[in-house]
Amino acid sequence: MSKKVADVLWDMLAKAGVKRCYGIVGDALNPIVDALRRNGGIEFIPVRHEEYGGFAAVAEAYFTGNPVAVCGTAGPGVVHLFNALMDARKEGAPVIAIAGDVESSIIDTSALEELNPYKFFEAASLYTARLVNPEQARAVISTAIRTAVLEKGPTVLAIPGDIASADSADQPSDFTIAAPAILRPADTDFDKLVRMIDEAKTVAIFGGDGCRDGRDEVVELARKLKAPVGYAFRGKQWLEHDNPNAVGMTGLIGYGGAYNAIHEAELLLMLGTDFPFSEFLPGPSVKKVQIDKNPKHIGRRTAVDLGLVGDIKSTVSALLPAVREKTNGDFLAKQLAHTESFHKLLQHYVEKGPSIKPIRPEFLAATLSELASDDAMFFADTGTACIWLARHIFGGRNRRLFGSFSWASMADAAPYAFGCALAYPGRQCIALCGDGGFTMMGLGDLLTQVERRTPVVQVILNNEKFDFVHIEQQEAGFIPFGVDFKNPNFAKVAEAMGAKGIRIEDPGDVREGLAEALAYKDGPVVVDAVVDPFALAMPSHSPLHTVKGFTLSFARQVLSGRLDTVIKEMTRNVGIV
Ligand SMILES: Cc1ncc(C[n+]2csc(CCOP(=O)(O)OP(=O)(O)O)c2C)c(N)n1
Ligand SMILES: [Mg+2]
Repeated sequence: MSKKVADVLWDMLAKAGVKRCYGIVGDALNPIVDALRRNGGIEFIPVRHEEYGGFAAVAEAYFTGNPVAVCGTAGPGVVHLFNALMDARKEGAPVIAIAGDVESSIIDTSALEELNPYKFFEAASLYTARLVNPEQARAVISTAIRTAVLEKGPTVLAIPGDIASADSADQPSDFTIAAPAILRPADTDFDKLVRMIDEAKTVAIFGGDGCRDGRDEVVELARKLKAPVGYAFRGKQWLEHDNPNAVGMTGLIGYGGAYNAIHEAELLLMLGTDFPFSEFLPGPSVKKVQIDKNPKHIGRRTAVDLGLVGDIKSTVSALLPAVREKTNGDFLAKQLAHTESFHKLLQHYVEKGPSIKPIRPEFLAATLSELASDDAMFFADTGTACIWLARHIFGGRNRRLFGSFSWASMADAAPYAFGCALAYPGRQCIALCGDGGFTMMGLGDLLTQVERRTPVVQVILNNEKFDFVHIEQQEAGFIPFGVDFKNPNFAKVAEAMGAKGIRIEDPGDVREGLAEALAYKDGPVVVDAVVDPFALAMPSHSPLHTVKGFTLSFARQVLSGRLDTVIKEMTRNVGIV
């Protein structure tokens, strides 16, 4: 029997390393999913919402580096994939979307559920193909796979059902993907860089996700240069642990001495980072060098004195023997001391936590970090969960931390954790969820976790608020508006859905409740943690407009009769502000 186009598709995807396809079946996808069933080499993960499957795929693809497939059918199902594909684009995850398309005979007739994939996916996809003829199959499938893996991002194959069911012109053959090429700056630029480093009295490093493969080299360079190392959120998990020069993060959710370190150094090395908050980066008083394998990142957040294209591992490896060791450690000592004092400040609500009700989220997160295993994987929803992850969950050589750091979509943590629980069986996968995020998308697919008995631990920050926006509005001087809502008892809801539910209202129950959740291996757990909705999360460095904004907002709230709210906000945060 001759192979169908859909058979060739799954055969090539399986050979490229795809282990799972997340999605929802229907019309155009039926022959495609039938071929997946026949293939047997790829597991189909049926979900309740395509976007949930998409986020699960992003986390799996980001951490494993292998391509992961997602599918949605025709217009509406395909639209549901979009947000996750944007996330894949921004976070750098090789996700291949199979978009069910209308029959090839009715393309461009405004048919039911018809969607132009080229236009629709333009912002997200690195490569979009519409398979309208079986002869295209090998070429476009191969391009979609290689682009996703080598350029690290999403690609889309739109396939009408009739083409998927057609006989294939190609027979499946072996399929291999080259490892990423090694990229080093040109010698003239490299020599300039060495001179700049040798001439600078003090150097600071600020790193991002690009340090993932070159972490040990960056830590060694920092040691040699006596340079403090700050990091963007995406650099935290690589540069924080086992690094005596680590000075934390900067930015709105940051902590530690990174802001001072990068502003007070003579020379700043920005390594593999596209940190988007320009106002937290130094101006012309600090010389800046940026090294990134993506030339588009160079100079776009701040003007740099030298921009080099290269991957961090090979560029920093070459730098190590070329630069002179610095002997004066005063600058580093000063930045480490500043970081230490901020750490002490951060501990305030962790140490006082056992006696404060409602539960302080700082205490909850720090306890979670303490109890989780050394190779736990933590995921944070966009919202205040990110702040507590940044400040109170500590990474380690084998721990992993992930969030929608560059796309910043809500409702990401639970599906990320689900995807990694499937890809890394036996590891603790912990989602720190906002109550807004969890009710946006986490609830429906809790049923998927229940059906598969996937041991995901979801800790819900039950603050009955879009708290991050509540803080944001005050920071901008607005009266908080549209941010409050009411919740059910999530532990009871979880139990009714077949998951384990644990409700924690009292600070005295935090440790025991979290320990019980982490020990449960028989399926998903929902920890409903009733936390303080007035826990303010100020950055370690507050720009003047932030201070002005809060002052203005508090004044406006008092004038509009909300004095009680202002008093709560002030009294519950005086220790830290
Ligand atoms: C899909 C999506 N919608 C809206 C936003 C804007 N937004 C960012 S954080 C946030 C609030 C999150 O609330 P919640 O999940 O309850 O977490 P909390 O901040 O309260 O901990 C909102 C609405 C977003 N980033 N993504
Ligand atoms: Mg909330």
